[in-house]
Amino acid sequence: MVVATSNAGKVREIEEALGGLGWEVQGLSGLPLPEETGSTYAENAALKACAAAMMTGLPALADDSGLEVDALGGEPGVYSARFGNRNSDLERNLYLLEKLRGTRDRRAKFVSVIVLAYPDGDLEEYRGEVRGILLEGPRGQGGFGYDPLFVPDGERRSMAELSVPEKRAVGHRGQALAALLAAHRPGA
Ligand code: ITT
Repeated sequence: MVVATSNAGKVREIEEALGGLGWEVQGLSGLPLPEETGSTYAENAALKACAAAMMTGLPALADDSGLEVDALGGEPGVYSARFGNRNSDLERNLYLLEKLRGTRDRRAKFVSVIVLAYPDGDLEEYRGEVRGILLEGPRGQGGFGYDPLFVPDGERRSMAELSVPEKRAVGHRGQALAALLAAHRPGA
């Protein structure tokens, strides 16, 4: 199976979840991904997965995900990777902190939609989400994206302070991948 992402953090998490189960997971290694022109996570995940399945002739998995902040009416959502037109995770985190300065409502959620596309055109879709609270400054070195600012409900550590298996157990992508695995369990 090909993983259609240019995000090394996602590759790490997807390999960790699927690698031990007899699935051979490969990155896209340089093949171009289409522009994300959809207005939903599902549309963008399908665009990426279908393009990769067509280019490689292999089943292809893509994740489209984002952070939805209550006090910002759900922004940045589908546009999380381009928030404020900032070009790095660090700059986007600083931009988010600036937008939330003085805001007492720190609630937010992460959403992940995973699409598995087959070369014959078949599509499967899985979704996961996790609610939590945004910190006033970054904490932790792990994960990627907005992880240093996000503490999942029921946890005291930020998502960047969790190991990859711990993040999978509580996180949005882990839940979408668990649904995919459940659907592919022998006898399912
Ligand atoms: P690909 O499209 O190549 O997969 P991307 O990083 O552009 O990589 P998205 O378009 O799905 O991925 O953008 C999602 C953005 O949302 C991502 O860049 C992060 O900023 C944020 N995000 C998604 N999942 C996250 C996670 O698990 N932890 C922290 N931030 C996350």
